[in-house]
Amino acid sequence: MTAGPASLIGKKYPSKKHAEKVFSYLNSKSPEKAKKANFFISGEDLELYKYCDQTKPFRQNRYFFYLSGCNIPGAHVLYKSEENQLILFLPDVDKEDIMWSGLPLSKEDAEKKFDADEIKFVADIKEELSKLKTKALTTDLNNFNKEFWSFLVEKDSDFFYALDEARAFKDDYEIELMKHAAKITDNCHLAVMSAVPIETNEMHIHAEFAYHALRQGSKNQAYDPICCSGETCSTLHWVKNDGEITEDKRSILIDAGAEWDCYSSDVTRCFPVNGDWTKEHLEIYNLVLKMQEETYKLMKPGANWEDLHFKAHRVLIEGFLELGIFKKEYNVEEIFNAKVSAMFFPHGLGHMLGLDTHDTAGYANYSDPDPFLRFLRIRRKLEPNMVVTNEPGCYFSPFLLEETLNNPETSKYIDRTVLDKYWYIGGVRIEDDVLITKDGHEVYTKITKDPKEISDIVKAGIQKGKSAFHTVV
Ligand SMILES: [Mn+2]
Repeated sequence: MTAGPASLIGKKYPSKKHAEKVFSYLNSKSPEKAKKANFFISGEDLELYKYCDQTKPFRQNRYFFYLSGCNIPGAHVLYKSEENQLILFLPDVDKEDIMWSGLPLSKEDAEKKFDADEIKFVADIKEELSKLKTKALTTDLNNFNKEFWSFLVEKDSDFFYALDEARAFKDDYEIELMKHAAKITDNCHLAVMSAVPIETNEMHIHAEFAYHALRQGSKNQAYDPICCSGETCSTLHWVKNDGEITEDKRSILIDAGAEWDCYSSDVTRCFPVNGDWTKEHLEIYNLVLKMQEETYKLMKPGANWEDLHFKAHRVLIEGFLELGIFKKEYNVEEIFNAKVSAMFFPHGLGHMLGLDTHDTAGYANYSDPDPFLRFLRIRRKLEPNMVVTNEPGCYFSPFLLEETLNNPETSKYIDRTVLDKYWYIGGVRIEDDVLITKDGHEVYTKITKDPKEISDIVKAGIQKGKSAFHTVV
């Protein structure tokens, strides 16, 4: 159960191929820099909390992992492009450390596990670096590579470009890891939907998700789970997760994803707290579902992500006109051009997904003056082997909507009496993970989003009652 995808048994994480890929992007961007180029990246090491002998939670440096596949603290990697040689440096063996932490991976086992031409130790780094004809490109000079600063050049924008572009296009191995993370996440969301009797506080939803992720071998969450109920569903990154879930709240939103071998999944589902959708909650749910369905129709190589995002806004506007939230005397284009929908759907349609939840090479522009585009995290065309999220949403946040409602230029489109019926929902978001394929896309997160099926799952859980679950708090 916790071994990882069966399809990867006997295979190595392709770090050497990744190094070659980064080199080829660098070469295409700057042949001059690529000549005799060397890459050196230091992984994260364990660090102590201030005034304390306890270590901070360890999260591996993603650029390092991409070139090494190594999740061991205190390791470094060197790629010499002229020789096409990848060397992984593991931490020196420290006897005292063995007493506390057990035996480290042996050199032989490391050779079997990692896709490096040579396994060496930290004690060998200085000698290796001093032999180089040119200084090695590195992401950043930091505490973990202090001793080697004289051999390194940090923050080269072409090197970052090469790393980021390489990471944007996933190979088969990475896709398998991401699908495995997604499978775990699907199971966790199903568990959360099924356990309403023991979920009387948002923290219980968080606990249920994390418990099932751990049980499936996923030690880390890709990001802090966002567990909302009622009005907190309107806070996009609500992570306090401390609200009581009372019957009058009606709506639940959970945005959470497990991680597998440093690769992320990112899924959002919503459900009614007692299994019965209220009229308004279901209306908004179906509208967000339609935003997702309509954008899927456009999701293929060559499509401009901004166009998909605008399509989602148009579907939202059409839906609001039908519901009467927007006044029928105006048409879709007028409302779209006045950007009235911006604060009902304030975030972007999705983002790149990979080693980071908001992965590299989306090229967001957070200072874009256009409120439709400011938080759009992908500003480029789709290409095969990118992995993205499709996550439309619709929110009723008094804070976000204050300006829209106070400005006569935008408030004239809105029927306040109709709008006022929707505040209690907070918001709805539906989010799935999608691989862009040669001629279209593949949605590989599978937990149901059909409102009837969701309602049945929640009700079946309620039927079982509290005693069916081990944890009763
Ligand atoms: Mn997301």
